[in-house]
Amino acid sequence: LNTPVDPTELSQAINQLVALRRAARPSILIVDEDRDFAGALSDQLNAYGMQSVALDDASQLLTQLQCSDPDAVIVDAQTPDINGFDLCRVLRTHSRWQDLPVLIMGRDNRLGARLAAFEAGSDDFLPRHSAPAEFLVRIQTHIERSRMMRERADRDPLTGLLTRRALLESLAARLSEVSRKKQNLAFCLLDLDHFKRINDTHGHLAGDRVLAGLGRLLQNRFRVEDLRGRWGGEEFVVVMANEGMHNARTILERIRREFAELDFQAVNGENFRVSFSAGIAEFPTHGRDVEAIFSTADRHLYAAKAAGRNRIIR
Ligand code: GH3
Ligand code: MG
Ligand code: MG
Ligand code: MG
Repeated sequence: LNTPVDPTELSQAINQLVALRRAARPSILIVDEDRDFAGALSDQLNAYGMQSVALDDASQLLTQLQCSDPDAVIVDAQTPDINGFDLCRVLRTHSRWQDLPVLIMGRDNRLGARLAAFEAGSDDFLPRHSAPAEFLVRIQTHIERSRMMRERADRDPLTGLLTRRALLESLAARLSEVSRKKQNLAFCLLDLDHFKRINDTHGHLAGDRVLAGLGRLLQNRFRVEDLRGRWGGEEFVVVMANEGMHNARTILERIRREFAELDFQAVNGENFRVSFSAGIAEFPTHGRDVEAIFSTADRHLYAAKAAGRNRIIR
């Protein structure tokens, strides 16, 4: 707990926070039976740059939540049918909404109501007639924290790349986007060569440094919009949208050469080098869904291994 803060880590965290603040306008759902009140609150929040929608009952909220992914929800403690506390409890039973920031607002600001709000699993309690600026600042804080936690959960700690889950989530969105725009997408599957031997010869710690080194290279050598993830173990994925097959291969070929010339240090101080092989598949040529694209990339990767490793096949 008392380890000093690494300044580069700190500056990365600050950049991340700034990026999160600039990211998409936060969307908020407000549930309150009093339409005038909810509408007025919504207008005020929107004037501050949020994108909020007022709903007048809990069932509308559940319907809306099914089809949208809001950044936060504000519910009145006394919604009809189901009160705000129970509504919050219901949300918390679903894994999808476990981390969704929920604020309860109440006319009754006494201790009992405030405690009930937190016992129900809400993130905050606000008197219903608080100044809009207070709603705004509190919501913003919850949204930033939840985005930051999510960002952390989406990253593989050793390489800093996307986890497989996060990569698959973004890939699904990317596929529907390129499909709509009639663009193409290159899916590259990378696998370190003879990595078991590297670990056995140079030590697991050195092996970890290799994984982190490739992670860094993938982080630094692509466009921000390219997806880069650790698929698992010593396998990585790079997704480039709207790069022709030829281009994607040329880009990855450059990385392959650069990586193969990096010197890594073994536990005994000796230097060694590692290479990777890769298979590339393209949307829509090799299929339109993740399974088809992945299986082609995997087949190409296998062929690259069989052909002698340290090469790319598409
Ligand atoms: P090939 O060229 O055919 O891919 O051979 P390989 O040895 O790389 O393939 P194999 O799948 O047999 O071995 C993968 C190795 O990757 C085995 C495992 O110990 C190692 N590995 C997986 N995850 C990690 C990790 O997080 N750290 C380290 N150091 N090694 C890992
Ligand atoms: Mg492997
Ligand atoms: Mg293998
Ligand atoms: Mg391998």
